[in-house]
Amino acid sequence: MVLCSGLMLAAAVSAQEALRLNDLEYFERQGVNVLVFSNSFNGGFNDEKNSGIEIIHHGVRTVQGGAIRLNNTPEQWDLVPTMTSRKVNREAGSIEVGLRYNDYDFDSRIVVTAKGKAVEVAVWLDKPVPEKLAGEAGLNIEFLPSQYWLKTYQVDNRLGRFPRYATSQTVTRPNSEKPRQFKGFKTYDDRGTNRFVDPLPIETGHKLSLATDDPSRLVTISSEDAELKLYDGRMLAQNGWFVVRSVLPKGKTGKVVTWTIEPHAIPGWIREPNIGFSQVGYTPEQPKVAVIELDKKDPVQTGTASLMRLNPDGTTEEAFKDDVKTWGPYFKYNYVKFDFSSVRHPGVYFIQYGKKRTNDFLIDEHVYDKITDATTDVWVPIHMNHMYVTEGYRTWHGEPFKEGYLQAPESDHFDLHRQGAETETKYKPLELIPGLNVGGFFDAGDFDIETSSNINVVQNFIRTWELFKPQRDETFVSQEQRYVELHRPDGKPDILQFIEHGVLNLVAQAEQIGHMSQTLSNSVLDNYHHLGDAASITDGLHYDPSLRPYEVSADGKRSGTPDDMWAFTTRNPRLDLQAAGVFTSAARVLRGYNDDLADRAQKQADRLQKEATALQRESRHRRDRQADADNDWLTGTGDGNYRNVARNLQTMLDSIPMKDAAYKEKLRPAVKQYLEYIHNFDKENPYGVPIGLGNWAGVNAVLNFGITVNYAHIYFPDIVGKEEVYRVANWLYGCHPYHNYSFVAVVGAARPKQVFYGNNRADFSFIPGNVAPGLLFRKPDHFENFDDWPFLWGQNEGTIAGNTQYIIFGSSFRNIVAPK
Ligand SMILES: [Ca+2]
Ligand SMILES: [Ca+2]
Ligand SMILES: [Ca+2]
Repeated sequence: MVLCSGLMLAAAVSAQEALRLNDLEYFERQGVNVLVFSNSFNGGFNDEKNSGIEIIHHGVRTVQGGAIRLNNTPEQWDLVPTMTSRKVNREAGSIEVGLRYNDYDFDSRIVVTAKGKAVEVAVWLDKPVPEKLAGEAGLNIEFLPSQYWLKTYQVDNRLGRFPRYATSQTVTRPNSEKPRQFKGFKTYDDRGTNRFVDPLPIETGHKLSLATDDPSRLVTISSEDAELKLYDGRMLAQNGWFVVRSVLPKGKTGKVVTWTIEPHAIPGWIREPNIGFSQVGYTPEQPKVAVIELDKKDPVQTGTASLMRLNPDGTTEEAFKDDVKTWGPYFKYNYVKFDFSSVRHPGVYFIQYGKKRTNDFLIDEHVYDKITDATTDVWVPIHMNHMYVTEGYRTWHGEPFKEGYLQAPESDHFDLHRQGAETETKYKPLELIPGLNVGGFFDAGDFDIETSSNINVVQNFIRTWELFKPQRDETFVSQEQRYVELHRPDGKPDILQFIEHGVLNLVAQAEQIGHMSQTLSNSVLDNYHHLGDAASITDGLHYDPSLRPYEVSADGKRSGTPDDMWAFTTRNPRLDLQAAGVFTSAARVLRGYNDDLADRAQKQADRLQKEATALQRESRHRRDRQADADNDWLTGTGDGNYRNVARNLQTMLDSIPMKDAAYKEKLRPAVKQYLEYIHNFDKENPYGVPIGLGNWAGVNAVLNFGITVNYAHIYFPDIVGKEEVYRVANWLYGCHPYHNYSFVAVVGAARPKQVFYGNNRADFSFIPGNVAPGLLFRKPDHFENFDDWPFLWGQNEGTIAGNTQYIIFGSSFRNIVAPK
């Protein structure tokens, strides 16, 4: 009897320790998830470091990019394979994917099979590697630098430590040996050498153990049939990862490379609770509910939590204690809530749940007073294009793009634009279009002017101005000097200066081009991924093709370096109509402030309105179902999905001030319906806001939701009560999955996020006031927001349109909750 139960126990333990293929089609054991193309390369931006074989190791996605790749350390625009098939074989405990490189007519298969605590990764070829790729195609997998640097590794019997900064060695090779990059673009400027840089391995062997000093990150990879090489991908690109790679053998078919990968699991590991709360704090009267995210194996899913007060005399006392309430499962974790709304006494508090203690936060009626200041005073002026921008002792950037913009020739583009065969302007391809290097805002973590985003920006500022007339003046702006200084008042409301700055570029586009450009963007990929001073993206000299590359004319004004930015001018009447709308509003707002610009804006509004309407009429017969779909969207008769309902209501709410009382009364049923809508989110997820599952995390939808809730409350407080307006603030400032840091840089006094995908991301830093996209969903069940690795834009970039949307959200929210 004793013997029998002993045997059963042993069997149970070993089954528990083995990786098993679960119902969600990934390999799982406690502390380890191995995903096999649950997320495939989507081709949009090529290698987003989000695909292939991935490992979520003790709750953190530290390994990705497991695939057949054509480079030692693939960059973003290196080719990625298309997944042609994915077969899950439950009996064998394996997942097989077919991968294809169309450019090289090259197919391969990867079969991943659970083998006890490890997985076997095998590469199968039906035909040998194509001649052109021999020695280049290999099995790669990538490790997150910020989780591995400074940790130790062992290769066969040799020891080493992962470097904090990339300092390994490289060679150069002829460009002819470089596998083609995305659409034939080049990520590098070879300075006329015709050679590309190729990193050399840091180590080579048959058995690699990574992070031998950290059980939570320890992974062992071994191969008998192939050499394993360890590379540092940061040698070529700051967003590169550590790469382990085996080159596929020449001329072979069948099972050509076999790896065994064993991610170590800490016995009995349980993820620490993530206590979500507002880092900015709470006003005394507002609902205060912390959402606690718990490992499914966490036994403490009931019990109590406490709110502790830190007194000014140095003592700590329990201010409140209550049972947590179960919300239930949402994707891979369980959720409970801790409601401490009854605590209203102003003070400094923290939450204690089991052994977990949060950092401290305030309860005070002024906690939201400054939530938009960093965005308006710092982030926005830093993103003013065509200006020198300085702050104290620091210059953020010099004056960019002094040489102006050239007419784009027919071309495809790396940032999702296209120039048609006709320029649709009076300019010849590559001719200088004068007057465009004025005004406008950098798009995001890059430096282009996206016209539609810049239109949104001006709209957002105008909306904020007309609703709240903020007189805040913390920015000196001189268009004459092309000079901006932060924290220096100049007697003019900053927001009017921002509107003026946006309109200056948009009006210049209309005047010089004749209609709106799609974008003013980089012409070459090798300066598109620029990290550094925006003024050094181009050489500031006019491109002259009669000079040799890198040659400068005798008068010092022209160069043979084709680095000038391009204006993409394929005409889009819808964009022209959007611009006409914003020009009309801008003329209204700028009247009395800058009459000349107001006149110019109005003139272009009238002209574009007329021309674009005529163009649309001409092409009406060509309009197909797409137009009908757009119309459905506008009238709200479409599929009625969330965004449509919300946007329609927002449009209706926005017109209330211009309409009579009867109009407002007619909206009541829609607002009541919207309240049900708001409450639906309480059932959908534990956080009560719309959570996006796309490749760009959902902060824009969350902000839209927040703005609509705010306005619904402002106009219909009897329907949408004040208690509803805190949802989005809670989410933004820390009450969300994965971690509890504020998504707004420097906002959330105790613990804002530390790194963002801004243009200073290579410094592992942030630009104050930036709003992160937030929680990136990885199929099938993982949310993440890295706070030690800024380079994944889908979770850490901020955009000019999104951040100005945040200003509207923050202004309206503060207006509702501020002490009167
Ligand atoms: Ca862009
Ligand atoms: Ca000012
Ligand atoms: Ca130039």
